[in-house]
Amino acid sequence: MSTSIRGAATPAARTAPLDAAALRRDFPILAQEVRGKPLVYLDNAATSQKPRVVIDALREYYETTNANIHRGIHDLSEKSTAAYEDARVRVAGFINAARPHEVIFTRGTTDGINMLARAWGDANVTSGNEILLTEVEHHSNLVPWQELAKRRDARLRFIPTDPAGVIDLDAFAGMLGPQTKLVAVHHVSNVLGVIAPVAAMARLAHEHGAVIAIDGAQSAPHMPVDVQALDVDFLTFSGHKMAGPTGIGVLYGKEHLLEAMEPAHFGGSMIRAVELESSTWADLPYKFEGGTPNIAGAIGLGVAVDYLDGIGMDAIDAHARQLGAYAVNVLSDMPGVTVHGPDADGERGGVVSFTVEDLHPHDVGTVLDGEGVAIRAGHHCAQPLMRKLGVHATARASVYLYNTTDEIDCLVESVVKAQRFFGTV
Ligand code: 7TS
Repeated sequence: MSTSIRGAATPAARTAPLDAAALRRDFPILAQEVRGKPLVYLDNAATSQKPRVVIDALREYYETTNANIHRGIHDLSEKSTAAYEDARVRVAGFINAARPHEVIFTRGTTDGINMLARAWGDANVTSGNEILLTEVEHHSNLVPWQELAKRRDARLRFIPTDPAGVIDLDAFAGMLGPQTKLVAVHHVSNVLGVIAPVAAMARLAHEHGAVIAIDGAQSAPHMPVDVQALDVDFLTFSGHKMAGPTGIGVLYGKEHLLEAMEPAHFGGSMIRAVELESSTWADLPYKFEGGTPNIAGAIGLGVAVDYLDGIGMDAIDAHARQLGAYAVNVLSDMPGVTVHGPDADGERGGVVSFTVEDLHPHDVGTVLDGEGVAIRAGHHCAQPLMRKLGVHATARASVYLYNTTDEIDCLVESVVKAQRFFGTV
């Protein structure tokens, strides 16, 4: 069965530019002032804000439907089970998975990657095998593989990237061989905003019999991600970065790979039959969803993906690229400011990291906070990348569908204020 079960967006809605000023009214939190200034929320790579439809869905679930799922002998349990499984169908449609049971609900990207490293890694990676990564990865797509490599006596190798984080595809092709078991790379970097050539990498990985797992934490919220078109084997992402609740995420896997995997969590709900000494497992996707899942979170994520699809992922993508490029241009024109990552016309999204000469990123962040501008400063859970960039930390602005060019101008004015405050210009 190959289904296309995307949300209800019309083709027109999918291609029209989005109206960020109008969409921000869907997000109650954005209406507030912070430190006496209108909130300018530019920390979306850490977590996005939530539209009223998602907040309402959570409240409605608890007010009308709450019951444990898959124990369906009463009306509420049947309703909550149906809503939870309907969310799975919506999320599968959102990434164009061929089958809803290829979507496993997790707690988020970190949880999904850890599950994968245990459930797929321990069964498939053996002594002398290689796992290919990049130095750009978030710790969540590095540490679980370090631990797997230790357990299985395997080797991590790092695909060369240029200073902007662009993957050297020729070098990657040259590293692939019979020893390569897994390629585990980001889709969009949470520091540099660079977009990895995932489809080309999947093709090359498969030519060498390797499996490719994509960290989609920063792509699924911002661009159309079609797992069948990209032909990736696994994809992980987090609901909270894409207008959904915290504590819910997705591990997508191709059916035949998931079928062949052992569960990672054992206990209630994931079994078929339990004897005193041993047990057998439920079918997909339940064998990976031991215990009571985040039912409300999954339902909220289903509503969030419908909301995003209603706006159109192409339009959201175009908006992020346009605002990202604008921010790169205006920040790079400033004296003393260095933007890390691709140029404005490079393959990049709406995550923009920068450093300001003679200013610590935390000091920049603190002055910006005083202006109501929320950014993140630090190593962004990418310490090896910081070392590669030759910095301890960066300041990072990251946009979502509700951000406007005016807010980027506000960011820039606040950076000028920081420079003046510390007397560096
Ligand atoms: N991978 C990438 C590329 C990420 O950006 C993040 C979170 C994760 C994995 C982990 O996601 P989680 O939902 O399990 O935490 N990134 C960030 C960030 O950049 N600032 O805060 C969280």
